[in-house]
Amino acid sequence: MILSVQPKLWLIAVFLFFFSRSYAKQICQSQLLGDGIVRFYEANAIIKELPPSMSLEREQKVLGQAPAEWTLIPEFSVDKRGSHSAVVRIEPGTSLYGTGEVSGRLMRNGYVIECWNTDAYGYDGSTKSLYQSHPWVLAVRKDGTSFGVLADTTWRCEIDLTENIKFSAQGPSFPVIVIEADSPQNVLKKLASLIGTMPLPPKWAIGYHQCRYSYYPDKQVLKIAKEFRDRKIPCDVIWMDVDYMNGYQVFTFHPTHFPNPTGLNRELNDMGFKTVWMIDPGVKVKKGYFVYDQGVAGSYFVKRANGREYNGKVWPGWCAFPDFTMPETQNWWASLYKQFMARGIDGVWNDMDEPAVFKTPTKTMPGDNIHRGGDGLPRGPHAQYHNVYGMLMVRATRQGIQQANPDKRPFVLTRANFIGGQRYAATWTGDNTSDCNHLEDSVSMILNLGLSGQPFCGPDIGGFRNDCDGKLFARWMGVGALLPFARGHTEKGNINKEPWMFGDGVESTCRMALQRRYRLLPYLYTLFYEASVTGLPIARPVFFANPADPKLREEDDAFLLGSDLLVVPKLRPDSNHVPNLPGGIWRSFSLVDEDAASDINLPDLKIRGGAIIPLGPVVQNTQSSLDPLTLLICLDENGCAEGKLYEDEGEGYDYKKEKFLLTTYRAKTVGNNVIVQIASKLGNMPSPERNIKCEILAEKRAIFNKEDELGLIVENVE
Ligand code: NBV
Repeated sequence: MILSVQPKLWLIAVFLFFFSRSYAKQICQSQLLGDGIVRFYEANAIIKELPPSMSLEREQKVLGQAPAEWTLIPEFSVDKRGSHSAVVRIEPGTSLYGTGEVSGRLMRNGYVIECWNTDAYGYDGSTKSLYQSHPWVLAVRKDGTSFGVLADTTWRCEIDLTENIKFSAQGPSFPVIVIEADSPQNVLKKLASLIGTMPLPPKWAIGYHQCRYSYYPDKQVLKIAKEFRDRKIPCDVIWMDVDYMNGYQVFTFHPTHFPNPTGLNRELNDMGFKTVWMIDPGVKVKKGYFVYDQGVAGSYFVKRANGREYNGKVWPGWCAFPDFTMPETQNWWASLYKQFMARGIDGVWNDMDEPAVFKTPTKTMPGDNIHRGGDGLPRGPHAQYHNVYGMLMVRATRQGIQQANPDKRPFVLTRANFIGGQRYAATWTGDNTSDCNHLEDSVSMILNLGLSGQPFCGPDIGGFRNDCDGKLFARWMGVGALLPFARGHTEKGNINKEPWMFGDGVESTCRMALQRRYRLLPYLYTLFYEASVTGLPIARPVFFANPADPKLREEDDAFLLGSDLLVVPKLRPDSNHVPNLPGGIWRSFSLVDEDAASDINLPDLKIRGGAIIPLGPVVQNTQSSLDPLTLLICLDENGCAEGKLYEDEGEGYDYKKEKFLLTTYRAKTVGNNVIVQIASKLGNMPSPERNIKCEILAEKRAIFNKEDELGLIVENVE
């Protein structure tokens, strides 16, 4: 009896399996958007009635339907409560990454994440929602081929990676974009073709930034700046947190603490510093306060469901919140920056833009508040626009800075954002805690943000919450100085966390850590340029060196900067985990006579065999010239190497009119000589007059100046 039933059940199961798969294929609608890029919709979705995509840079041209051989097809469903889901099945051995700003490990298999921008003060590895939403998963198959899945919805969305890739979202049915490629790098490039890239930032933004909540009064700010210069610790930017405002009212200055912001900025500029000042979204409800009055007069604020202005409590007390879905509000908010920037401000920090609201269990405004939209964006409830509130705010901020200073590249830092938001702002990982776990998370969080389209990111170096000791601080500076966005910051009430506050030993480690960053600037700036063109991350997981190597998949105790520099930080010197590193030639080197092998704080640096990394001298800020230029050359097994250097004015837009230089250097061994040449040169910025040094890492390290004849022929390197 049993024997006769079982085969039938099997048959039915097999039939159902294939039927459901082919049914799934038939039931969804598909649009081919590019080579290896397909957008899927539920069968009965009325495509033209869906809201426009907020993640894509522009609406895409539809080239047809999914190709017949396409296998990655989402299975759509709706549950009893009306929540829509889409599942993309994965094969065993597939590793998952991305999912945006998430704490915990680099590899995301087994995690459940909720995309819902949240003021996540005190977060840890188990917190499901942080400040940003990236409903995006990057998958790497066993053989190193890769695909990515984007749930193109702004609504609250769960990403369940416990078995497969499952997105479940509130709101209407949502499109799912699937990207296929031969490598994770190529998936990310295709993602960038949809969501855009980070615009090239001003060069100063790549230097070290010093912040605290808050430096005041102005004299204290100047004192901090002077300490950096006196102690010869490189630094480019000083930050003004919320206390510079008058009663926390945005676009105002405290009358006694910051009576003359223009003068302060001028003095800081004279010392070679740029400044970044905070602006929050909450506008104090106060008749006679110009920002509130203008907002009321223009009807720019978010409304409650009953049509009246919504007010919620933040730093200034009761506040109204700009409705950034409205084009009128965008333009108004942008216009406020004209006078603000005219005080010599260089960059803007948008905080609390989830938006965070105090004294409510949801930590934000009610989901049924009304956003009025416009210019293609439909009117909708806050629940629909919550996750893009921060992104829309930084879009307006960027527009405002750009209009105020049309010849400069804007710099905006934001706490909340959405996938695609790298088009407007850099980011940091919010209110982390001063402990070993958060130090470790700094690396994995930055890697996953990079794998989600945001290359310009970093943690609060030293940790925001709580005090720390010098040991932790030094280690954090060691690694933080090598992440794309490098800023020290700490919370009000904590001990001071400037590099010199923990004694001479820590100060000298911090100096070396930052000197290393500044020596690497030519390489870093080249990576920023590359990221702005291709969308590739700046900090990359080690598996990028060989996506088919299973040992590298989970490794997040080491990372790559670009493809040529391997960073092995001392995240937990007490642990005996030896990171899995990519195979092939990788040679250690020092930049400032440090001995990283025995130093417990400074990461080991290794250059890839076959690479040339351009280095600068130790400088105090990014405004210094690149003289001498050092080419650090690591020969491969054939005695060859190659590398690139991107240079431009570091500011402004002339680089878009060819005023840049992208030089490819090549080295090859001929007999006992290494010949270094320029393989190609793009752009027409005049070549700077400067000295060139070549350091060759083969079995032994050799340093040659251009003039040297000792086995090195440097031909036309400028
Ligand atoms: O503006 C004050 C802080 C800021 O320093 C921090 O970086 C943000 O994440 N801000 C949050 C508001 C209050 C934090 C307790």
